[in-house]
Amino acid sequence: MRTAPARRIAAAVAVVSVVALGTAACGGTTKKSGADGSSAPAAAPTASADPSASVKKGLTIAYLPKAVNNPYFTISDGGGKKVVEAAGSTYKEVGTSSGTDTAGQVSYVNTLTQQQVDAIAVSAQDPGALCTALNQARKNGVKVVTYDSDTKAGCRDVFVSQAGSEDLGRTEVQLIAQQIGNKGQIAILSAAQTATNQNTWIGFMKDELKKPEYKDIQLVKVAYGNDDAQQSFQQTQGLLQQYPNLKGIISPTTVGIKAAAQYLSGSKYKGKVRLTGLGTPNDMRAYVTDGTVQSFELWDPAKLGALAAHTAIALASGQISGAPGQTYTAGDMGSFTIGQDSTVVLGKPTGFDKSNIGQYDF
Ligand code: RAM
Repeated sequence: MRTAPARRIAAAVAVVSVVALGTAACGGTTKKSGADGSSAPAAAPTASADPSASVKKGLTIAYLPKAVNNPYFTISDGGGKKVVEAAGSTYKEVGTSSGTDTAGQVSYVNTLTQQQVDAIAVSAQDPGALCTALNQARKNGVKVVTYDSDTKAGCRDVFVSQAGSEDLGRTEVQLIAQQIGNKGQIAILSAAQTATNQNTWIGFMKDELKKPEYKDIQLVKVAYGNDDAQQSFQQTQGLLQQYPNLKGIISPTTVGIKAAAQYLSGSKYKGKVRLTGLGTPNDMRAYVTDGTVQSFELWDPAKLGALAAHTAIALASGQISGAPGQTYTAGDMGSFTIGQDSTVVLGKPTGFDKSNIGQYDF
């Protein structure tokens, strides 16, 4: 890598009550009674865990991604499948085909609870909408891991985070600032308007932009492509129509950055309007090669899915309860310690540009 920023870069199930709760949640609102907007926490993590407990076999671990047809989740959940099956357990994946079907996600959680799976690994489309359903699952003995995109901390056992959120948000700004010479209008092309992960990163981007060195950069708009290729493409087109002087776009979503690159590469803005964000090397290779994109970043989604599997199995085996400070072994990925807010961080993202993109195949 040539640039510093680029380098840093879840007993018996009370079916009736589950259905009743599911109906309430599907109505579009979440009952809020907990301090964090969650319903009464089912099981706040305690220190009661046995790190030397053996790994249970024959578990059923269910993955519920934001959307099953998003290629990013095909990679991440595939990484989870390998770990689950190698551990002698059963993997399954369920989910909606739209990154904005929050009611659909709630209904899948309720079904998995009725099926008495041992653990759910879920990437939440919305921070609060799943709380009631996830806490009902936990009351019924299901361990809940969020990965990629979190719910509220009171509604899951552990969040497996892809990278430090602050670092990600700030480095995205640093990358675009460098590429536009610290001057001009920029826009953000995000995923769903409710997405916990993107909104957290965007919050740090806005904070980074307050620094004096970015005084000549104006964030003119945050657009939402909903992790849909066509919507993301059209949103990019709309941004350029609305802001003809736009100098740069940050797209912190694999679907968004690919669609934006596709639009730019076939337009008069190619190489002129800069684009960075979070993409897979395989999606972005052609656009780095043709000069549309200089640099972007990501973690290995398969490793994120794998770590979620190890975490779900450790929880279901009683090795950890999710309390901060607990340590567990994630197979050949090594040892991980649960941090603040019961969060485990995979690691630092990798920055990609023409000098190294050839080394990656995902
Ligand atoms: C999209 C999804 C996912 C995000 C990646 C970077 O595939 O929105 O949640 O982590 O992009």
